[in-house]
Amino acid sequence: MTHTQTPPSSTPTTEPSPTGASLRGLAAPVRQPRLIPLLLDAVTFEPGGHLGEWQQLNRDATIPHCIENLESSGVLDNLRRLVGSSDQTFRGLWFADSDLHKTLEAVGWESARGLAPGVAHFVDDAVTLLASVQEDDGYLDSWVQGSPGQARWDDLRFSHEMYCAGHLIQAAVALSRGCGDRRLLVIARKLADLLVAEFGEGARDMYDGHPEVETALVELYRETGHAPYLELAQRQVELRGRGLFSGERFGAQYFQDHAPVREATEAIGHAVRQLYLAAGVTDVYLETGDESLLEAMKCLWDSAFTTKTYITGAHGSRHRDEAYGDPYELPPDRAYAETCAAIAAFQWNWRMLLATGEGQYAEEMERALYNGIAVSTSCSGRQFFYSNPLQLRTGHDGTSEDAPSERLGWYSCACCPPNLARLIASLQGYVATSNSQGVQLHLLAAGTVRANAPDGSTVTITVETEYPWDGTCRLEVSAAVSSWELAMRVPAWCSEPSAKVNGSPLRVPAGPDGYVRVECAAGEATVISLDLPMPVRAVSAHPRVDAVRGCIALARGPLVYCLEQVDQPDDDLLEDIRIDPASLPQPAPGMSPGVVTQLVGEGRVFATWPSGLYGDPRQEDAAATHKTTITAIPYFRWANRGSNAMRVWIPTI
Ligand code: FUB
Ligand code: ZN
Repeated sequence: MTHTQTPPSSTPTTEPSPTGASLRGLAAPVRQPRLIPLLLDAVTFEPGGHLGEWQQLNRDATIPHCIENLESSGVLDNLRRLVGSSDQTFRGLWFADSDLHKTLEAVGWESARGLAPGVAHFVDDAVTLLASVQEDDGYLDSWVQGSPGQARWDDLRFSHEMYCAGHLIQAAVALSRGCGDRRLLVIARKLADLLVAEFGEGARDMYDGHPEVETALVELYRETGHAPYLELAQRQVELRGRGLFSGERFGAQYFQDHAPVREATEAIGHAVRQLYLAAGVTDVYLETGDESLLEAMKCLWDSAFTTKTYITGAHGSRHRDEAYGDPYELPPDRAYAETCAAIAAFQWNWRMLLATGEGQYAEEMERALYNGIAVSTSCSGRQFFYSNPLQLRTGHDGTSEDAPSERLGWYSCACCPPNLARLIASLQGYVATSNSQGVQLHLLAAGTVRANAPDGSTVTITVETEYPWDGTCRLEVSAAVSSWELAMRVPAWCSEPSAKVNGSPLRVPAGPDGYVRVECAAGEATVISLDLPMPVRAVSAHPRVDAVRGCIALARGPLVYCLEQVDQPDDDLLEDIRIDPASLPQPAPGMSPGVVTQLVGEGRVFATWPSGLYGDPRQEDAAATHKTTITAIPYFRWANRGSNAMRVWIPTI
């Protein structure tokens, strides 16, 4: 396969950046996809809006917290010891380098908005350190380099060498795109060139036990135009699933090694590995146009999103092997639901959205973002969940990192916090796209979108909304020279959307792909009001999800709600509370529609069980129930007031 194109810029809306930053959007393909990401600086969140505040918290708290923990957990010393500037022994897990790389990636995306001096110094120091540790031929992995007797590429099943390389590459791409700093790109290319030499066509038929390098190599190709990187990504995808790692304790599916990617159409094995691989395969499709890969990804997506995804957008129902379960195996209390898996699902859906233009993918991005991803982080931005259960029982033993009762500041396996940081730092890049028809809005958020209309003129869309708390949106759209189309996603949860264009009603609902389309007339500004009513909804799961049969979850707009013990009357144990689906809690009186943090209503407490663990249901004391007031809060806000029982799924009366 030969590729000679150089990457075009993705619908530039500005002159080339004075810093030399490419500002290329997230996963912006060289080969024209259905939808094209906007440049990194095309979308600006309103600082007081929900996503704007989150991004600011990430910048002010989460990223500095990650940087501090790279120092205290030994990640930086693991590299320094290789050049004699630390006498520490290796600390952390053997893929701890990836924590540094992911943090650098977060800083890279942030750099498009400018960096505080301390953070800029962190980049300088980290890049200098990585350059000094890198071997002459490009190899760079502090665990292998610092472990006598550990040969390079010797145990790719577990070593994560390519996984770490992939994260380093993604960090380099982010710094190049964000602020034009190409120092890390030089290091990344040297490492990627080594990968091409070692594993490219005619070299070793081998892949990493943890997918990740595939998507990174495709991004590196997009950033540099160097075809061998794409060819290696394609080769890694084609080789995958040969059973090279089978016969071990974990089984082939843990490593995504059980079947070639076109045949592996059930979401299975380690959830993050599965989802990163899917993102990589979709990236290879986006650049090669190999339809058989997209077909396989659609089948895989159906398996993952119609039988194995939690209502919160989380993935992975088994703690053992951090794995997917069987179809409909979605226990709320034993949910593993790793933060990284929800992030990976978000990233894969973005690529599927670019490939197809279909709203279902943006729908899943939104579900994960506001629930399964948001819940991982505390209000302080400095505490994190790794696993994100949908129920925590009274008396839960939260002493293990595997299932703590509260978020922790850091983990011995710290993959999630810096992963979160890199996603939120780049969040504006996932809001909108453009194509030859016009501009598409996928995530509603207060802020401004600048994009090119098809005639090349720049249009600005100002979005005023308190989404996700309120579904009223006002969009002011500037004039373009020729007419063009603005497509806005209408979320599937909204049953009665309505819209007006310059005061005249517009026919909604949206088309079959989930978008309502407005024709913006040539030379005229357009004002659109989009109304997405958000009544409280009772949501049931498919009856095959045995673990929550007879329960409902409360939702309002894109947010899933939960009951937390601290909000209920003292004597009403969360496990005994039931709800009447015909009488749902409502926003608490006096609550600003802009921030609906509490739903309040009537529940019933059932203390009817005679005694013991098992017994005759006919012995239940039907009279032993009483009415109570129940209070629900957004799921993503739970566990910010100490250790508490919590549940998303509530048994019905
Ligand atoms: O193996 C690297 C990361 O650590 C995985 O993606 C996570 O699931 C955790 O196991
Ligand atoms: Zn993780």
